[in-house]
Amino acid sequence: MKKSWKEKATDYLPFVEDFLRKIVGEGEGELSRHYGMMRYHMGWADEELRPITAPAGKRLRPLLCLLSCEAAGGNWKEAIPAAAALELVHNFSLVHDDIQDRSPFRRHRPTVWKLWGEALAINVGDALLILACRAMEKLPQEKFRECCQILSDACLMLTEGQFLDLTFEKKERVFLEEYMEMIRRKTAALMAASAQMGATIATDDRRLVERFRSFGENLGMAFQVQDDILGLWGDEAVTGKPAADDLRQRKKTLPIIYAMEKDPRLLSLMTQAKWGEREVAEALGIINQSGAKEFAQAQAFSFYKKALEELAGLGQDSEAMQALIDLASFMVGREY
Ligand code: GRG
Repeated sequence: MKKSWKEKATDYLPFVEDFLRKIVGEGEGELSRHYGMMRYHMGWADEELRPITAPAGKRLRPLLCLLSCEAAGGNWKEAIPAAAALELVHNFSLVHDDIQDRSPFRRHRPTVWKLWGEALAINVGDALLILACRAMEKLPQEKFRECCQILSDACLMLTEGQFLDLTFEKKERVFLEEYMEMIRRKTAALMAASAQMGATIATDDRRLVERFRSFGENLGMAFQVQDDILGLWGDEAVTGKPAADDLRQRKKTLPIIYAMEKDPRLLSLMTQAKWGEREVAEALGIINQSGAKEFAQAQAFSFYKKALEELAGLGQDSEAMQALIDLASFMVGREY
């Protein structure tokens, strides 16, 4: 019986978690508060910085990395430092993103900046990024340079994606192509790097590595589009965010951009100064009528299909490959 992706996760993640805890550390004296805030964000400490187990995120990027490594014929244990570095970069970006977006909650808990202020939160984020570099130093010597390049390219792309996203807030109109370029950088780049690094550690076959990179990128696109669907139609009890949260914040996500192109009434509503429950309900009505949900679902499915096509013919019957394919379908089909 082949192990499912969840069983593989049960094998892999304790190693990643252990590595992460060692890299982050505890700090001494006054500095234990600095490290405590990092541990809080990682899900290992409560608001008083006492040890607990809190929602820590899905650890998708480490899973993509380790499964890609094994599916490409490598020893997944060699990729643990890369998996940890990816999770640290991801968490760094969330800490900074929460400050930039003024988000009060993350993973059902108050954000770091909300609890301890912006200045300390920026510093916590910076430390997580540097700790990612420390994690990378533990990679096999012969793969270190190449993996560092992959990770730094992805980090730069994240800043580009964030730049585009922040500028979209000021723009009245955003076009679908612009939006796709934004999510390719902001979300898909790190997922592409996750699969690419895993495969790079496994093999020197560049064509094979490129297929894993492209798999991760297309999966990241599908994942973000699905996230946009949940941002409008997700269940509050499961997402932890108010219903139609993205619309309340007037974020320009894929279904909203699509509906704005279809129905000019939404464009004028979105730019209206007064914005209360009535406007939210009216806008949601327009979006529902426009077919935006069906459009977004079709887009997510099309990226997901492209992702799977990249893996076609690469020893699909191996346990790791099957688990990777299952993980991809979980990421796009998730309902939270
Ligand atoms: C990396 C140098 C550098 C800068 C980063 C702040 C910033 C620049 C970019 C923001 C990137 C960002 C927050 C993208 C959102 C990606 C996304 C879909 C997050 C949610 O991912 P999940 O669902 O989160 O995997 P969990 O909570 O499960 O870990």
